[in-house]
Amino acid sequence: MKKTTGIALALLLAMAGYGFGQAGAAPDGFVRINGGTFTMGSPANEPGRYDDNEGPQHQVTVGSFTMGKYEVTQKEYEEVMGTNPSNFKGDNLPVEFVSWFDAVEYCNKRSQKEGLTPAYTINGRDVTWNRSANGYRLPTEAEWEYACRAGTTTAYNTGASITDNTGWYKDNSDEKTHPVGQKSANAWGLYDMHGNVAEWCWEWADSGAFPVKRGGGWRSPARFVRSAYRSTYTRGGRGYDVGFRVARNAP
Ligand SMILES: [Ca+2]
Repeated sequence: MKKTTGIALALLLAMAGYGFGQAGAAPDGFVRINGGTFTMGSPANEPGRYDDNEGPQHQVTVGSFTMGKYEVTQKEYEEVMGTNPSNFKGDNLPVEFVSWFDAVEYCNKRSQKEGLTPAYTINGRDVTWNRSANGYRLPTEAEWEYACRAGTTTAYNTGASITDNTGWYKDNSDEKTHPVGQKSANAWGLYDMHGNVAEWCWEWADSGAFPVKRGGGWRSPARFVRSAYRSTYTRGGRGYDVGFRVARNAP
């Protein structure tokens, strides 16, 4: 009887995880993002819109995936890589001063450490993604924006105008990173999608010349932490306001 109850409860929990809203069953520190279709990019009349590279808006369908609730912290990075390159030091601060290549290497090493199949084949600076692998990886730009918006269509996932609670940016950061998860989560349970550190995505823009980062960071003006804002960095470049968060294919 007791055993049956336990199984029923587990089933109920599993069903709840998949049945209610976007966020569901996922490992600790992760949120399951159920796939769907959304409007990617910003409308031409969005205040603060930076560049035509945010549009034209288009419909994008993304599959289900899991994503870190937080930016990768320095503690998490050091446990896997054995080093901490960050400028601002603190276990629970987001790791920064990591290049796109550092980020994909972290993903693979963490996958290996946890017995998962690495998502990337890395030969120097030639990186290919095995899309069926279950290991850690960077989100695609579409996944990132879909997750950031969490169903919103406004400039920020907190509304049309930035507020102190939207995230850490130029006007409230005191010119430094902050421990992850201090501001409110978005509707799907993700923290710091706006600001703190900008986050590497899988894609390279400008005909594959430069890696893309999203969300802006602690020194970005409000317009550069908008959901649709896209920016790039030099090949192999590192910045005190650039980190990443990891994703995985949904089980
Ligand atoms: Ca961020």
